[in-house]
Amino acid sequence: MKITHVTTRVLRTPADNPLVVGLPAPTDTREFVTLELGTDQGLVGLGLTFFGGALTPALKAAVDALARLVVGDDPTQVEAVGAKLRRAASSSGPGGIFSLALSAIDIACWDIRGKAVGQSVCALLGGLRDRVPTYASGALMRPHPVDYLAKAGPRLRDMGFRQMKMQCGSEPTVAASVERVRVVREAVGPDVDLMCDINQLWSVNHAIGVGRRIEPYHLYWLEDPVAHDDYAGLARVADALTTPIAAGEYHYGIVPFRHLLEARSIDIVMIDLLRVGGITQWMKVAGMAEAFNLPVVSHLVPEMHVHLVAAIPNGLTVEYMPWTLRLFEETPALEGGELVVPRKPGLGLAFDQAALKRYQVG
Ligand code: SMN
Ligand code: MG
Repeated sequence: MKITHVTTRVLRTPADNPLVVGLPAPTDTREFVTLELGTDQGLVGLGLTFFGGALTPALKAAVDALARLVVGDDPTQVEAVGAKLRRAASSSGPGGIFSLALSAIDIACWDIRGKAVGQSVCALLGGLRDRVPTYASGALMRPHPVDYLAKAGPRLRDMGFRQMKMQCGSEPTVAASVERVRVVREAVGPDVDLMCDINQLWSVNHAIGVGRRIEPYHLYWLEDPVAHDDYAGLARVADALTTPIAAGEYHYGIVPFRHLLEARSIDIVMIDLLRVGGITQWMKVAGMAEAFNLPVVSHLVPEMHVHLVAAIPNGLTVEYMPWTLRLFEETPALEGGELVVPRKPGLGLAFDQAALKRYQVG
């Protein structure tokens, strides 16, 4: 089989979150780059990437340029495709736009692989389970006041979520941070798995200080308490607290995960499909984590990550951040706090033509 054509688009959607209720609609937007890789057998693979911000046109250009280099190549040979693109891109990787663009292509190649043999990507990768736990994300965010969180948390539970993540970290005092976690824990009750994301806002000492004071609220994990590349600092936080520390979403490529794991920086390995370099690289990090007896969780794009977390023995939960769901005709069903893995070939996704029309830029 050969790749014969490439279509990329920039889509701009409102920066909303359908899990958020009772707040004014946001005025800002998010941009995504979509990829369709066509083949001489009539199969089309879908890919997606983002995080370009103001550089989204450059990200689209990078996806276009790299994808055109593999026209004529076999999309099922994902390592050959990756090797060619790494060579061609010279030293512009592994971080930043190169990895984000490579991911879109690798994802599309896996979609084609699944479609070619009539199996889901999950089945191709090992097919351990047909459903996985998922947690509500993006609804209990840092700008939202604590009384909003106290109302929104129980609503997420009523929607069927058994796990949910809040953000914290920009409060003016330690007491306010502790109070924020206490209020949400009391609002959602003891049976909900509650995570808290700090997005690197704290110093190591602050993280240990606040972390000790929120231990009575039994967080399922504390995420990115300090700078993502402070491997030793994260290890000090992880060592000081009984709350599991999760991190990994900010890292590009696979090598930084070796450092996180060797330094015992984290208890839960979060892998971002787009920054790590696609499905091929995501699976390598999951294997590394397994060798360290650590669970893996996903970051964003739940409709793709469901295949990966379900396929591996150490998959813990899928982040249900619903940013990209509206781009597809159909997305994995949510049932009883779990996501059902699509059985259709490949990723089981098709771009919604009306959404492409509505959100396409240029
Ligand atoms: C996050 C990161 C980037 C974009 C949105 C949300 C957050 C998460 O860190 O873990 O979801
Ligand atoms: Mg995070």
